[in-house]
Amino acid sequence: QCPDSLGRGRSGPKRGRAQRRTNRGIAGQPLTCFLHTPHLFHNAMCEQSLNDYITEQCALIDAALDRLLPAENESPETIHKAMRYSIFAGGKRMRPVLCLAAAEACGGLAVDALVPACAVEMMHTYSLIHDDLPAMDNDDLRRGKPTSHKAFGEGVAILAGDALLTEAFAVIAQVDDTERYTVRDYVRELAATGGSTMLIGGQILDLEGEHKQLSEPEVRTVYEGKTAALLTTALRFGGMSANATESQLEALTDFGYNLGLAFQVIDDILDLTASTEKLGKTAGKDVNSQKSTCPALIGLDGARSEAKCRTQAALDALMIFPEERRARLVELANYLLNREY
Ligand code: GRG
Repeated sequence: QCPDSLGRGRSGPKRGRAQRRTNRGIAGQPLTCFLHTPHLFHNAMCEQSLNDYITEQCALIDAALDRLLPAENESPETIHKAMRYSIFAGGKRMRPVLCLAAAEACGGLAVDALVPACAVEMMHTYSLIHDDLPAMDNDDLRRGKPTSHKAFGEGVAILAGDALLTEAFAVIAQVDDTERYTVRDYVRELAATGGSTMLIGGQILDLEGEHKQLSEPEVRTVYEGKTAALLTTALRFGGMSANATESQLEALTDFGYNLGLAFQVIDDILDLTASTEKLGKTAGKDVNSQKSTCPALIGLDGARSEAKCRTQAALDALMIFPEERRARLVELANYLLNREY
């Protein structure tokens, strides 16, 4: 367990257990119809380097997003252009990649996790567009490009975020049921994750915490809501698409919670130490808005050891998976710990 700063808890907020029902939901068109090289999706753990793996999974995710989003020239064009502008602006795609890797860890196929992975990326991108708005973080740069409201104006940016959030639910409604999980389980979980106690809850606490000194437990609550919740859901969706057992899903939840906290601590460290050019978003924002962050509370060295400690707790949670099955998630966790942007 992590001895310091962000608290001792290793498991995140309790999540409702997904219902075990076998009725079929609104089945979407299978993505396999346009992705026709099944060997690519097979659980190739792995002679393939992590970089090649990420590149390959990102190509699958981008193709799926392209297929699932309305075309740029579909009327009304402005909103579809704005939605696609932010989705294809060059994000790292870590949530969908983790979703695919979690499916593989549970013995499933990445291709079966593509629909929920895309829904998560749409919700994530909506939150970034809205977070950048003048009424929130007021930022000009995201993913190395002008933010949505800079490129399209504030009204269109608000609507692009709204439309991506709505589309995330249209997409999640297309998942196929497995023996243990129904489309209703996914919808319920996505709604809870994006709602007032998690994503939006974290954002509210973050907003209210500006220019104030938050305590360590309060900072942890912000991180749980704004970062760990959606990352955990991405992993759980991957597991659910592979019909994960209850203990596999619990392990992914524990992994996601700790990885999510580590991810946000690293994000805060990079905000202080990396350049705007490298980050693709404005560096130094947390100091300017006097945010209570992990490095502000315990210093850079303390924050680095917190991130390591959380990553180790995340890795410990994976021990129930056979070594070759957990290998990609282990690599991804270490990659995220050492990331530079
Ligand atoms: C609902 C308006 C609203 C906000 C919800 C998620 C969120 C709260 C705000 C987004 C801003 C933020 C800094 C969130 C913390 C999570 C995080 C570190 C996001 C950045 O994720 P990356 O680095 O981004 O994966 P890319 O661009 O690579 O996808």
